[in-house]
Order: sequence, then structure tokens, then C-alpha cells
Amino acid sequence: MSADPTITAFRRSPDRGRGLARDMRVRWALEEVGQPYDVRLVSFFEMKEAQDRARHPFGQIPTFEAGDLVLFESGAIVLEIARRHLGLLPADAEGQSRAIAWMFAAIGTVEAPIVEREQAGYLERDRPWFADRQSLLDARIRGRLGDLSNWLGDAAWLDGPFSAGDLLMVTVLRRLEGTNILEAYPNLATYVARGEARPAYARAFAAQKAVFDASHKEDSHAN
Ligand code: GTB
Repeated sequence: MSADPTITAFRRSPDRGRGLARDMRVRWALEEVGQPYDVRLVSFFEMKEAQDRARHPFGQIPTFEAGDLVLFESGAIVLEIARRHLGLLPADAEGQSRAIAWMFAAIGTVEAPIVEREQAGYLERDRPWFADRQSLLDARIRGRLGDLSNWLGDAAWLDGPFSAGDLLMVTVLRRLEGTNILEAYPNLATYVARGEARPAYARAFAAQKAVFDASHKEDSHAN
């Protein structure tokens, strides 16, 4: 058996290879630190089975297994990778704490309203109050992006050199793909493009895309 960590990812990702599911951030972190990894692809059905729930209490992807450690929650997994390897956290203790604060900010402060908007689009579109709620959620997102944009200004990254905080923030902002929301914040759009231009990002993107391409090919053969 390989000594490399194993992560889980969708066997057939609903994002159709756009790298928007949360295994992408884990793949990217592993690529940034040069850690090879194995992937266990799971179906929506398998994720809810007891064997997978033993890894993930909520029956989701991604998970991360390394030796005896089994972890869920993409932020915790990226932090674990950052703690095990050089390259994703600054060397000084205070810089590390600030980078970790940005990891929490990405997931707790910025991703939360973006996910809520996305889910409202899937689940509440036929409700009479949908349009009103959507504009409230848009306003909440724009508020966060305005503040983030002001903080970033002309800097390349959120706090000094690229860190796990940037990695998570870029993946969170990418979830606005398909909306025009990010366009109003040119420095944030450039920030996302800067993240996507990193060679490690490109390798991670290609790896998850290859899974979609293979499943798509299988589906076309089956039809
Ligand atoms: N807080 C957890 C984490 O950060 O790890 C959230 C994990 C999570 O939501 N996982 C999703 C999942 O397993 C996949 S990433 N969903 C299946 C389920 O809950 O049954 C979310 C996601 C899904 C699809 C797209 N897409 O199609 O664009 C984007 C993001």
C-alpha cells in the first residue's frame, strides 16, 4: 500500500470538471508542497454508506487519510497539510496565526454567504420570496467582497507571501464563477487569476478535470 495520503473526491463531479468542488483546494495544497497523493473516488451513494461515514460524519467529500489520521473539512485538511510541510504558512509564529485567520475568514466569513446564495439557487428558486432573498444574499456577498478588496488593495496576496489563507480565499472566490459579481472588484478578479496561474494550481486543476473527462467518456460509451 502507498504511504502517500489518500483524499476523497466525487466520482462524477456536478461541477463538470470546473474544479469548484472542495477536493480542489486539498489537491492544490498537496501540489503546492510537492506531496504526492492517492484519490478514492466516491459516488453520492457511497458517500452516505457506513464505510464512508466513518471517515466523514456528514457523508461528504473531501476527506484526507495519512497513516492513522483521518480528517474531514477542507479547511482542517489544508491546515494539516500546511503544518506537515513547508510552503503554505509563514515561518514566524505571528505570521502563521494571521495566515490561519485568513483561512477562517475565507471559509467562515466569505464562503458562507456565497454557498448560501448557490444553494438558494438550487433549492428555493420556485419560492415566491426567491428574488428578494437572492438580492439580500447578493448584497451580503458584495459587502464582504468590498471589504476584502479594500484590504487587498494593490498587494499580491492577503498578508505577505502566498499562504494557505490565499489558497482557500482563491478557491472560495472561484465559486462566484458563472455570476457577474466578482467583475465589480478588479483587484479580486486579478487576485483569483494570480492564484490560478500558479503551477501547483494548474496541476491540481488538471488532475480533477481528468476525473471528469474519464467519467464523461464512460457515460458516453454507456449511452
Ligand atoms: N464544510 C465542508 C468542507 O469544507 O469540507 C463542506 C464539504 C462539502 O460541502 N462537500 C460537498 C459534498 O460532499 C462537495 S463540495 N456534497 C455532497 C453531499 O453533501 O451530499 C461542494 C460543491 C459541490 C458541487 C459544486 N459544483 O457543482 O459546482 C461545487 C461545490
